[in-house]
Amino acid sequence: MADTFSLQRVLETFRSSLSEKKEVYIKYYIAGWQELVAFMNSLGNVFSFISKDVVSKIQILENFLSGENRSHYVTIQSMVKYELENDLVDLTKRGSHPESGCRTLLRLHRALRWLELFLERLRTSTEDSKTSVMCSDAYNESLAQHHPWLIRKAVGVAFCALPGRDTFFDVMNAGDHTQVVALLGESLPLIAEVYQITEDLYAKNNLLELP
Ligand code: 1PX
Repeated sequence: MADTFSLQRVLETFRSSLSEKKEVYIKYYIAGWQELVAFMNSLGNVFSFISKDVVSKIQILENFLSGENRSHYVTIQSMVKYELENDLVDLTKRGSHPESGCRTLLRLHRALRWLELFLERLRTSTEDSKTSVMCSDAYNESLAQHHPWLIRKAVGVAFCALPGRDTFFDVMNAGDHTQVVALLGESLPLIAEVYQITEDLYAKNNLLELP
């Protein structure tokens, strides 16, 4: 991972995460999140409670990827199959498998929906649009439904500390505003596809409400 964030690299990692059979490689999926965490850290300390949580989830998945059962953790599809067949998932309440790959990835998956909604707002925004409003609208439509009141409040405070739209476009390191908008247009269908494949897989296996 390089020091400066680039939207292009996020796009590339999500592109690499899709196999020819439309399976999702966990390795690239979490690499995409690592890039996003680096971006969030560059925005300031107010976001550290958010990035800490993402980092710890990435770490849980990385441990599976390098652990003795790593051959089962190549794609999200193989992980779901392996963990379900071997009773490694707490399905209704937290018990002996509080940190399964399935429930950990579900948290990132829900956050990916937020990202998709936020980036789509950013892409179609105008000069006087506020990043804090775009962020919180996207949040309320997605992740907020899964967070308790206290987290929602803390997230609301963090949104107020977001830089304005111009700064946001600049730190994406993808050229001028027109180029950023074009790249977002290219990235969003990919992010949406990765999201939808995961969503369908989780829905088919009744995993969307894992505790
Ligand atoms: C190109 C620019 C894009 C900006 C990139 C920013 C990346 C943001 C990544 C946010 C990822 C949040 C993951 C949250 C996972 C989660 O829901 N965790 C909760 C549940 O976990 P548990 O293990 O307890 O079941 C956990 O309680 C979460 C705590 C922290 C709050 C998470 C708030 C997420 C807000 C998303 C908006 C981030 C705004 C960043 C602005 C750039």
